[in-house]
Amino acid sequence: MKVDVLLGLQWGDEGKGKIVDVLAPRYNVVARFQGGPNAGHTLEFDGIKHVLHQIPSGIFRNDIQNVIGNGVVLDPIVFKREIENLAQYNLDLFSNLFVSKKASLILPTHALLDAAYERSKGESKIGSTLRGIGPTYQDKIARLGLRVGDVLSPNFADKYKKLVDAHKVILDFYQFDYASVLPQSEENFFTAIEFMKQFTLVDSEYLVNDALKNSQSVLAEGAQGSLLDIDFGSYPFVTSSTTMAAGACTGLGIAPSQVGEVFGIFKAYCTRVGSGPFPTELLEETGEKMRKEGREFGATTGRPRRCGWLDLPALKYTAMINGVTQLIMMKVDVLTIFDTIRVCTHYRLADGTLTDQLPYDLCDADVTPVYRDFEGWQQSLDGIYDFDAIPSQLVEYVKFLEAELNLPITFISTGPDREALISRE
Ligand code: 2SA
Ligand code: MG
Repeated sequence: MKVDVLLGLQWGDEGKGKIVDVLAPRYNVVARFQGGPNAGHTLEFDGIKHVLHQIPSGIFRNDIQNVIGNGVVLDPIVFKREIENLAQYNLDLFSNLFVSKKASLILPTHALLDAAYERSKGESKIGSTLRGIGPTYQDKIARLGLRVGDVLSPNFADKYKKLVDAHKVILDFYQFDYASVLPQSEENFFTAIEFMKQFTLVDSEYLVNDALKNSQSVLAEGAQGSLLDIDFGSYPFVTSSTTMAAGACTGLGIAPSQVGEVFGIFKAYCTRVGSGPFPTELLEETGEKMRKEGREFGATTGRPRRCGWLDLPALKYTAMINGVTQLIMMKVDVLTIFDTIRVCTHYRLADGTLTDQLPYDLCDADVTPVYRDFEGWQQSLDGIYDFDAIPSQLVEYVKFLEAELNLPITFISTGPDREALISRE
């Protein structure tokens, strides 16, 4: 069996949570391979909305094993809160949730460092979710970090203190006051660590590879989006992990040859939270209308998301670096309100040339989007589950994107609910 990878092709919030939830019944294992509590995966069913941050989106199905892989940075306090929020659903969490011992631990000081670094950047801040993601990955790469497996060591408290002492030196350098908040956070942290120890802490690379050997299917669930990838995103306005398909290999311990389908999720338009370049951003009324209609507010921080038209050069790029095999288009219903729907097909560079490739540094590049306009459909998509029943204007939009990207769009989502989906498989 292979590992299928599901990931976002834009700046996050493409609707991955909903699709993992829809596809989950096909899999025996759902695994997160990167990111941490900066993610907010929203699932809606039975009229209830759920937001998951670190727990894989297969958790609502009791027959699925959910894995938090080694590539994840895990905040035990957020973990405890998430589990407590799930208590009401009668899930079998002790038997179907597994945490990699090699996942990195987010300490309370990591979040403070995040805030200190952001403050020091002033105007050029990244717009981090301030969940401690960057500093935790920094410690991992610097070979200083603590991992989930360390909580089982009798020396854990010493290891913790050593790292926190090092963090305090940096916080002092940035003149960041930690004394007033740290004692309470540390107390919560150690309570959460004890709580976490009740769960199955595993060498998840064995769990995943054994599952494959036993003909079980695995879905790797990406967080954030490809344009936030540490290498290929709009650096430095990115997150600190490998959000692309290759991250599933390093973040779970599977070989590239084990990767099967790569599902690339994109919204029928674009959004971004945080700072950084966004060529097709709509700053005026149209953007406001899109934000309102699409309910575009961060699922973790509640921040309003920046909105704009679909950016094909960016989408072609992320489809390429991920080796996407199938596209899934989300939130098409949001575009119903527009008479004209625009798609950026090229960028015009400062010297007048047209390109459909991303420049080296989107932050510095002077690019003007060149649009192609499509007639809107302006009719509700509610209750349509069949591609043959969708308005002809939407058919044209879909066919155009498929031809440009040279990939099939196999699902089209027409609303937040589990059921609001057109399948073309
Ligand atoms: P970080 O926190 O250091 O990883 O932030 C670095 C950049 O990555 C962006 N980022 C995100 N963008 C969209 N969605 C994310 N998750 C939450 C959600 C966001 C929220 O699903 O809604 O609730 O605000 C996410 N996580 C990180 C971030 O905005 C920075 O630009
Ligand atoms: Mg999200």
